[in-house]
This record gives sequence, C-alpha cells and structure tokens, in this order.
Amino acid sequence: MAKNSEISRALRELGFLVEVEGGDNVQFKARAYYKAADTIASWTENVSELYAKGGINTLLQIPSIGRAIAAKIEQFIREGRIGQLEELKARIPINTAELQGIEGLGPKTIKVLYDKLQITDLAGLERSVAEGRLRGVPGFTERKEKDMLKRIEFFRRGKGRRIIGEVYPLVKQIEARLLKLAGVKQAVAAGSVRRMRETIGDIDYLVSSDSPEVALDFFVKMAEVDEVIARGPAKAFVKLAGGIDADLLVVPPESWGSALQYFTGNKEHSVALRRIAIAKSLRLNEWGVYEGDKKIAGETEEQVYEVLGLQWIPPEMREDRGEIELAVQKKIPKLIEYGSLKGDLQVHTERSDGTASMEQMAAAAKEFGLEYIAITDHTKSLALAGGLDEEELLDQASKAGALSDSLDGMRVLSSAEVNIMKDGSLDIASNVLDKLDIVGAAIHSNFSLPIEVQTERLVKAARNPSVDILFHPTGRLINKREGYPVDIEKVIDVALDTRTALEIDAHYDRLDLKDEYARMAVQKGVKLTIDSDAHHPVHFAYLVFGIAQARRGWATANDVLNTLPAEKLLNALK
Ligand code: DGT
Ligand code: CA
Ligand code: CA
Ligand code: ZN
Repeated sequence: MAKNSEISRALRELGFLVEVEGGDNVQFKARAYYKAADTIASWTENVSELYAKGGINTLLQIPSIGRAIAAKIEQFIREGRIGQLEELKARIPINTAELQGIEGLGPKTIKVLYDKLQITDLAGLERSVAEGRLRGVPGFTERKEKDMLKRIEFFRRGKGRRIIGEVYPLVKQIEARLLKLAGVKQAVAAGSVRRMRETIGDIDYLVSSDSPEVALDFFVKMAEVDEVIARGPAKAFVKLAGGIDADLLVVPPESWGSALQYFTGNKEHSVALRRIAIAKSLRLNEWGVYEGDKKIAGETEEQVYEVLGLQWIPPEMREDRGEIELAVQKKIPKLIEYGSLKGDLQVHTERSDGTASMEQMAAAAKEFGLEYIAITDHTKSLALAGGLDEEELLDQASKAGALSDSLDGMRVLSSAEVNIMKDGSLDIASNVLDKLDIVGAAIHSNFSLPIEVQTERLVKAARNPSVDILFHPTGRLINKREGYPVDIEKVIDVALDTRTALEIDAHYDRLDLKDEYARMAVQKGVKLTIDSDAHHPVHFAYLVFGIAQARRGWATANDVLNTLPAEKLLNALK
C-alpha cells in the first residue's frame, strides 16, 4: 500500500523534472503537480486505501487532482512507479533531492549545469566548484561560484537533521498506534520532538508497560520500518523509510516520570537536574529519584521535579537557558497554550500564489477553530507570486469585507503581504494600505545586501505608519537558506518604539522569528503574531509549529496579539 508521502514525493519529483527538461508551459504543468503533491502530503486519509475502495473516481474528488494526475497516481498505487517519471529520470539522470536542496538551484540552472558540466549530484557540483569550472557556465561569475560553496556547506551542515514539520505527522501517528497496544499505559515521542525543536535528529519513543515485548514486537514490524538496527529486552532501534532513525524504550509504569524526564532532555538540562539532586544528597536516573536505597519519586515527571524543589518545566523550555533558575523560584511563565490562537494574520488565496479561494480558506479556518483570518495576498512587485496592484488589492479588500459580512462566526479581515523594496519603501501607496484592516510587510528580494542596508530596510518598514506587522522578519528557510543578514536587536528595538508586531511565521520551513529571537522580542515587550502563512486550506495545521517556537521563546498568551478576539486585536494595532 503506497503511503501518501511516497505518492506526494513522486508527483513533486515529476513536476520538478518536467521543469528541468523545459519546453512549453512547463511551469504551469509543474505547478499542477506541486499542488497535487501538497494536497496529498497533507491529506488525512490514505489515498491508496481510498483508491482501493472507490477507484479513480475517489481520487478525482480530492482538490487539485484532475484526470491526468489521477491516472498517474493510479499507476503509482498499482505499479509502484509512474511511467513518465521513469522516462524523465532516464533522460535526465540527476539526483533531484540533493540538487534541489541547494538554495538558488532552480530547474533551469540545474539543466544548464547538467548540459554543460554533466553535474548530476552534490558531489559533482562540489567538484566543479573546486575546479573553478562553474564560472565558465553562462549566468555564473566567480562571485556566484564562491556563493555556491557557502550554500553547499550550509546544506551539508543541516543534513541528517529533519525539519520537524516534515516528520511530525508520522511521529504522532506512530505514537497513537503505540498507545493502543495491549498493556501499554503511556506512549510519547520524547527527545527533541517533545521539546519541539525546529529540526529533529532522531525520534525517541518512550512507552510504559509491564509487558515490553508487545510494544517492541509491534515497533520493529511497523510498515514504515526499513531496517531493524538492534533489538533488546526493553529497547529497539530502527531506521524508518525516508531515512530517519527511531528508538523505542519500554519502562515499567513506576519509572515513567523519571524516564520521560531523562529522554526528553536536553542533555544539559538533565545534567543540571542531576547536580541539584546530588546537592540534596539524592540520586536521579532513568528509573527514579532515590534517597539512599529508597525510591522517593519516579512515577510522574511532576514528582521528579517536585522532590528536587523545582516547579515542573514545560518541555519546550528545557534547553538549560535559565529555566532551572526560574523553576527554583517558582517563576516559570504560563506559556501560550496550543490551540489558543483566535485568528491567523497571514493567509494567501489563489488571487496571488495560494491554491484556494477566499471562501475556501475562510471555511477551513473556521473548521480549524479560528474566529478570524486576514487575507494577505502578495503585492505587485512580487510578479512571480502573482502579486496584486492597488486596484486589485482594493477589490480583494472589498471582497473580504463582503465575505466577512456573509459569514457567521468567521471574520475575514482585509490585508496584504506588502513587498518591502530595496530601499525600504513599500510597493503599494499608503492611501491604499490605510483602507485595509491590517497590513503585513515582508522582504522577498535582494537578499545579499549587507547587514546595515538590510536592517535599514526593515527599520524603515517598521517606522512606516501603515505597517502593523513585519512578516517572517529574517527570511530564513531552515536547512535551505540562511536568510538575509539582519541586526535583529535593532529591529526589535524599533518594533517596540513603533508598536510594530513581529511575526512568527509558523510554516515549518520558516519558523521565523525563531525561538531565540522570539525570546528577545518577548523580553523587550514587543508583541508577536503567530501565522500559518497558509497557501492551502490544510496549512492552518502549521500553527502548532509556530506556537511551539513561541513557547520555546518563553512567550505567554499576552505576548501574542492573535490570541485576542478580532475587535481587541484591531484596537491593539498601531
Ligand atoms: P536530536 O535527536 O539530536 O534531535 O536531539 P535529542 O535531544 O532528541 O537527543 P537524543 O536523541 O540523542 O537523546 C534523547 C534524549 O536522551 C536527550 O534529549 C537526553 C537523553 N540523553 C541522551 N544522551 C544522554 C547523555 O549522555 N546524558 C544524559 N544525561 N542524557 C542523555
Ligand atoms: Ca532524538
Ligand atoms: Ca535518540
Ligand atoms: Zn505566498
């Protein structure tokens, strides 16, 4: 049975290779494949099962799947391959996964590099750069060649760690399956997953049960397991399809709390706890907290922290960044809770580069439990994303108003993701922006300007009276691109000064502001927003990763504007 992720990956690769090969309308064709790939990747039901039950017609019920793509999905489900993809791979034998991971390597460049230098993978690219051969290719210069070296290095550094959003759905599915097994009392993914780090090295499952073999048998035989690396009486290590490792440790219920604490980490946090234990003449390990031979805690994590004289610390804070001192003083902040956002202030529609209508996005947001969304299509200077000009923006705003009036329990705010130009000005006139309910501004171009210039662009945007929020303020893409250089402290100071909010873009590729910067903003009293940057109705689910970053930045509900109801939010803007 093909997994959704496998079907999605095949469609994505097909789209990409179609673009690499080039020809008429390729971008249009490729976009259709990407849209379908996105939809399937986040579809909650298994598409192969749907197909098994209802044939190709059930595939056609899925949004963004037309006849041609449905036929390809059908072939993949039945034969494990897509004919057209295999033909393309034979004609253009490149390692797309590797080359695509390098920032700035789009399909056209990859084609040129293949045609001129026969570059098919990362190693080949590195060789060509080292030999100085890239600069001979049209469109490349010596400087661009040097840039490429940096990008390759950045890619290598991130390699081996997976972006949390890519693995999280599977992590939670397996967690739920473990929890249902006979004799299993508790099951959780501990480690960096529980701390909600932006990237994950491996997954650490912890289960409590008096009969470990049931959970271990199940674990090593799961469909997702590619290879069993080791299996003992209480532990197993496996490699999952897609290349991520997962561990399972089964402990007796009376040690659940201490084992959970141990395997959640991080290591430095746990070492600090152990020092506290020693200072109190106690012993702390995976099995419990001991006073001499007597076990005094271990069944729950709360007990473990309590006997050490500490307030319980939310996993997202456990990085040894000062949280233990706060716990000693019983001053752990009440972090913003998952599910506490009332609105989403960055939502795209098909009017620019989204995949759904305003009505569909609003309906999905309501279904997700939100009370309001802001429609933030891109603006005119971002032509690639179908940016709107002044007239189109006002038209979109009046549509938002009308839709809002027609809906019960869902307010649709007019807004835009306005493009910040090279000189820090905006590409839309302020008399137009001032007709919108709320305005977000973002940098999408000129990433290689020096830090002073880049910072000044953001500062100027923040000082602009029309701008309420700076979207994804540092422009990074995790594991892909470092973002533009920026003096974040300066931006935070100006944001405070001008009452501009800073966004945590919750799209898992961005998580921007990241935890560390969110914490700097919170400490200074700058307000945050947490937005999904949804380009598809299912993307509201990304909000969880933004909330996680906010929690890792020690933010409370009070620090995040979109925990407010719509009316209060609008009053709180500058
Ligand atoms: P990752 O997998 O690189 O994203 O990060 P973690 O934090 O999940 O690290 P991992 O998988 O190596 O280990 C899981 C937890 O187990 C870790 O957070 C703390 C605990 N742990 C691992 N090694 C040690 C150690 O040498 N000493 C202590 N005290 N704890 C450890
Ligand atoms: Ca781990
Ligand atoms: Ca591990
Ligand atoms: Zn967009």
